[in-house]
This record gives sequence, structure tokens and C-alpha cells, in this order.
Amino acid sequence: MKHFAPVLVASVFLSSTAFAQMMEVDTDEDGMASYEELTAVYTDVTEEQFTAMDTNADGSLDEDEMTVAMDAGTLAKPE
Ligand SMILES: [Ca+2]
Ligand SMILES: [Ca+2]
Repeated sequence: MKHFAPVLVASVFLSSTAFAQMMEVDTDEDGMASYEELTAVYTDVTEEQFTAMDTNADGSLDEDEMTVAMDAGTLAKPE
């Protein structure tokens, strides 16, 4: 079973990056990051950038949208 470990660690790490950021940003714990919640942590994010990150235009960022934004460099990845 030893050879499964690196795959598991890698997938957990990849999926946890946006998840960890969401935990930090999502203060009302509804699983989504609103513009107000996001800018409380990322104070330099403009409304224009937020709209660009909100690809399904529902007014909040979900984990997938945060992942895309972090991969695109719009949102800083955690240190
Ligand atoms: Ca929220
Ligand atoms: Ca959205």
C-alpha cells in the first residue's frame, strides 16, 4: 500500500489550497466567499477583479473559482 501514499498526499495538498483559503475568507461559513469576505483578507482585490474571478456570476466565489483565481495569479496563494 506504500505506493499509494504520494498520490494521496498530492491530491490532498492540491484540493486543500483553495479549501484552506476558503476557511480563512468565509467568515459566515456558507461555503462561498462574498466580495466583502474576500476583501477583508485580500484588501487589494478590486470589484472588477472579483467579477472576473466570479465566473458563474452568482456574486460569490466558490472553491473552484478560488482555485482558478489562484492559478491565474489574481489571488495570492497562501505562503
Ligand atoms: Ca461566506
Ligand atoms: Ca461564483
